[in-house]
Amino acid sequence: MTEKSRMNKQHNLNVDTVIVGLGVTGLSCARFLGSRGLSFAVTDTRETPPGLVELMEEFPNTVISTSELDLDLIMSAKQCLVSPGISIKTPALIDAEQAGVEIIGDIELFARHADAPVVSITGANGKSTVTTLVYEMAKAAGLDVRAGGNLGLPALDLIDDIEPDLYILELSSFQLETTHNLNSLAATVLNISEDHMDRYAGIADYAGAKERVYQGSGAMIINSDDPAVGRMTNVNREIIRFTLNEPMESEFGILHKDNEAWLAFGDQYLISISEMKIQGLHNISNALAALALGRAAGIADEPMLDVLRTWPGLSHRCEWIAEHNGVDWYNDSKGTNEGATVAAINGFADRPIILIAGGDGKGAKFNDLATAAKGAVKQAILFGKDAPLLENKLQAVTEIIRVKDLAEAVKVAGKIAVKGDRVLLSPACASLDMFKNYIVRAEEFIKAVNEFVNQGVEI
Ligand code: UMA
Ligand code: ADP
Repeated sequence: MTEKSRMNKQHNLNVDTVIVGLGVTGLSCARFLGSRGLSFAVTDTRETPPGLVELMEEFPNTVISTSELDLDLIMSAKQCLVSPGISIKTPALIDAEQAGVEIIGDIELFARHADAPVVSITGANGKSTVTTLVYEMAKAAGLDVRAGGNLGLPALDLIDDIEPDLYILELSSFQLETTHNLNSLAATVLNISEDHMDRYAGIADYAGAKERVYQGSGAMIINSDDPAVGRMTNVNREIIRFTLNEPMESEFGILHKDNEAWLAFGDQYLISISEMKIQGLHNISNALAALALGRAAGIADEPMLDVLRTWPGLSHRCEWIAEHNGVDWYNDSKGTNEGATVAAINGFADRPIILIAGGDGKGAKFNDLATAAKGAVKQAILFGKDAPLLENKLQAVTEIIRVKDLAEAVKVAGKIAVKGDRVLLSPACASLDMFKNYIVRAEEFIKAVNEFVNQGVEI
């Protein structure tokens, strides 16, 4: 072990907890333990993990071991706090668990320390949208509410001396794998479709991790339209269902009157879809999920409906960017998996789509994407690591052009597009093969679109 990779090795390895992974989560774990006077060490496979400078400044005497996971360090602990980016199937962690080391994550630590009720949201897609919607709804109802988790702000950073009225957590399958005692007041799996197949043995394995959000005894919010979620139902628990079809008694769903679709609870009309600010079928499903979660958390209808009237949605999700010569350009850079891009295509199917897609497919097969693209996507412009795989799946259903990067994709799309078309960046892939994250990908896209639109203005 080099001196660089094993900093502070001269110190005793006399710690209860080893933090495995030093990203946003690892740093939040360090701060949480440190603020309570608890000792810890840190290991990360990266040579210079992102939180290293802050950690060394704030906890100068901490043992930090980088460049590979330090098995000696892990074996010396009672407990490992594993970051979501590290699989618990990593051999060092399997060995440690077999040797009696407890393997948990930051959400488990949160569950053990937070006292206020928690609303928990997972699913393949729509997590951030629904988490933020429920947060806005609780705020509109006058509650002291805090939201975080996979959304960005780590869950442990939400805890301070004064407990809020309510926590809202967005949880990933990775976080749920290491969570055992989260007793949410209300929880949901919004939907299941293939994602992260590079970390799971298959979709059942992935769904099994998501299902862990229902641990405990709180209300289960169930999407009746998704059979994989329907199978998770536990009849001994309080259940609130939502569906895009007509609801049964005490369910959320859609009713029609005067040629308009309305969100409804049983036979009660709540709000017409045209009054809602967020649009698209997938967002109607998200709104119903948020209403069901809010109801289970005791939030009154009126503030929740007010939020649906005014909340514009999050950036980078099917977001309109520009119109030029009758062509509309959309940024759906957060479409990081197949299900999200399928939802975007289905939502835009009334006009021809030029689809810009590609990146790291994370092991997806893209069969559902090909089905959705058929008849809806007139041209696919592909880039990034899994462009060959996408071309292979899409060439039977649409025209393909391969490009080297996003800037070229925008230029090519601009040349091809004719009045009435929509150009849609919805990559169906993670961005990490070419960009820092999906936000940077979105920013590059928007910049390229604005350049194209401004150059091409006809005076
Ligand atoms: N990594 C290593 N070696 C290590 C530790 C991590 O190479 O020893 C890599 C991971 O493989 C990953 C990256 O570093 O590629 C980041 O992993 P991390 O565990 O350090 O991540 P954090 O910075 O702690 O951020 C995590 C979530 N990231 C992941 O799950 C990969 C963030 O979700 C989340 O906002 C944050 O905790 C706070 O809870 C991001 C995400 O992409 C947005 N999530 C996935 C998704 O939404 O699909 C699950
Ligand atoms: P997540 O946090 O699960 O990634 P987001 O709300 O950030 O979810 O949305 C991510 C992507 O999924 C966007 O492309 C968005 O348009 C799409 N999306 C949002 N809600 C749904 C849904 N219910 N079903 C399918 N796709 C969705």
